[in-house]
Amino acid sequence: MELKELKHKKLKKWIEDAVELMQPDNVYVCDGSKTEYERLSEQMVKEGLAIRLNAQKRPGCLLFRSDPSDVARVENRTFIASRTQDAAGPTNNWIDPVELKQTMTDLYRGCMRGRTMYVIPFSMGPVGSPIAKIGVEITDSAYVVINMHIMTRVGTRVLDALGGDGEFVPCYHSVGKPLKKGESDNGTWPCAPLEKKYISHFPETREIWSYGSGYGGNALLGKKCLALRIASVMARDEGWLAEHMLILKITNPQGKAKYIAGAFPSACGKTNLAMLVPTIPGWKVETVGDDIAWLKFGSDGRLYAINPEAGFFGVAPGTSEESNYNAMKTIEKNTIFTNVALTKDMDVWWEGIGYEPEGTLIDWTGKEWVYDKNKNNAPAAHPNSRFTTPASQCPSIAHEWEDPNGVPISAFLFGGRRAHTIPLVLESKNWLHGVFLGSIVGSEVTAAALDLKVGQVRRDPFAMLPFCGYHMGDYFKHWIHIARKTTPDKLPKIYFVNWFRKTDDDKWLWPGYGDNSRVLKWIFERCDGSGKAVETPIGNMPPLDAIDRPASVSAQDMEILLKVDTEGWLQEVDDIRRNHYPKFGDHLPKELYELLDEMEKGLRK
Ligand code: GTP
Ligand code: SPV
Ligand code: MN
Repeated sequence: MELKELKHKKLKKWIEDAVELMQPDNVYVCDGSKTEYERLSEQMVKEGLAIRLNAQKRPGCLLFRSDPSDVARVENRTFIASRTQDAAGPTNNWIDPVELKQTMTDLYRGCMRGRTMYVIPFSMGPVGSPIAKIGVEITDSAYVVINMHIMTRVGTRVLDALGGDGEFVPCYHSVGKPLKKGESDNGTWPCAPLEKKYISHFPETREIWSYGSGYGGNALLGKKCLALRIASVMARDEGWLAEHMLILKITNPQGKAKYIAGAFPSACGKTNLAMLVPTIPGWKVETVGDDIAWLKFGSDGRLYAINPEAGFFGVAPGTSEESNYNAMKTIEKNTIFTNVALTKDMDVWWEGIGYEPEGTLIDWTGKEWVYDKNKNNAPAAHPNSRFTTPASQCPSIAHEWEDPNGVPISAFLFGGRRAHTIPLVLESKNWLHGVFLGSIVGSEVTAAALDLKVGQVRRDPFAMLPFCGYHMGDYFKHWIHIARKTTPDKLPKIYFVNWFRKTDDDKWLWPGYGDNSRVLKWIFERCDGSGKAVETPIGNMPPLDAIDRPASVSAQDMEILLKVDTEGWLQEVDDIRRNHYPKFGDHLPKELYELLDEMEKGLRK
């Protein structure tokens, strides 16, 4: 479609201003069609930016290798530019919005020279549904366009829903690498150096400005930027929740179904849990979403969740037929792979795919790579390599995954990667105690963010540390207050889980993956009023016989997994008291300090 055909005056003007500033060679409004996807794919293959994979083994699949500086989100280049620094809070990087816009306007000036400006109208949530939010992303990256095609609903149907004066979140994106006359990318991934990357959010005016990165959460602006950072602010103002959560449906052998939503930090198991194949007979798990949940109260007083996305941007390493069968089936076709390894026969490979590679591979940096199981060579696939794949292709997708009314949530899970202390599962005493547990989540840092030290434990409250668009202390308050919209019996129960306990010699204590269904079963039973629990100073826990123990776990290990590690918890309390809660100053709800005191008292008894 041509710019002049646009009916929406404000949108047209916004694009025209951007064209004047960014000076692209062409402007193209995306229609969201299959033909458009194919054309852009072919163009990138021709330019040497994409590799078409084996048409028999992986029909419709592409491989991209990004620049080594552009393989993950960059948290220290991500900004919440609210009018005051206090509104952004202690956990966000802040720059004054006027100053930041000035800096970025200078960067945007002429940034699309030699390139095409793509205009992507997209909908988070089913097009036209009352809960959906529309965004329009302007980008100079065809890679972003085809990824947005999969991850969101894109194109003319969105413009139709927007009509002549509908509301949209304007999103600027540029890879920040203008081309000189006659210059081309020459097969290399375009991006700007780290210190010029900006992933910026203006919460009061609901705008997103991204510059310098083409990767995932930095560039697919519907995902972390709109559906979490901006939406969290909308949710606070409008009385709902925008969360970094998977949504799953679990059905017991009698055919009774419940829905569970779970917040784990990046690369801590959401996709895997959402697609889990239970190892306990008769139980079934289906997928509603794997990364983001928007939750609103229904007229019956229960919280309903929708998945605003249309695809999965999943971590490749560790994904195998054994660990995540449904993901492996989903990515058999029409999938974009980024930074995985390439085999001789033009297929993909990564660490933990479940089989040894044959012969020489090309690793994610484009170099030859020979597998040697005795040698600790650098990984062939980047630890944060990803697949972008349509949710509709997932064999475990729940039939109601696009229901605009959402699904009623029975339980929330919070968790992270913790080698010690945190038990396999813990139930909160009530909603407020659940909010307390969410506020103290800690997790080992993963490769999903570029600029952090992998392995170090950091507090990541509600798995929202990198994604909350306002003061985290006020976010805790919002979670406490939202309970007042209904009665306690209608609220989801809240659980702490940890699949990542390790032995002293660094082995997993818990097999994880499909066996996590054993924990889900207990949670299901608790929500159903039948599961057993014992009260402890940290919360309610299953007695040893309440969880079906996998054959691979000894009775002794099960005891470790389900015991209250008093010493470890006292250290947690100490760290929270000294290093975590004080950060939030007087924004921290005092109820949370009281619960910390209460927990400490209980542990010292
Ligand atoms: P984001 O997309 O970054 O938000 O990540 P995610 O939370 O969806 O994480 P994902 O499910 O992709 O898992 C990340 C990594 O953790 C993968 O390498 C998985 O194989 C591994 N993993 C997932 N679940 C488990 C588990 O139960 N046990 C163990 N040991 N590893 C797991
Ligand atoms: C995450 O880091 O939590 C992701 C991947 O889901 S990205 O979209 O790159 O943020
Ligand atoms: Mn995520």
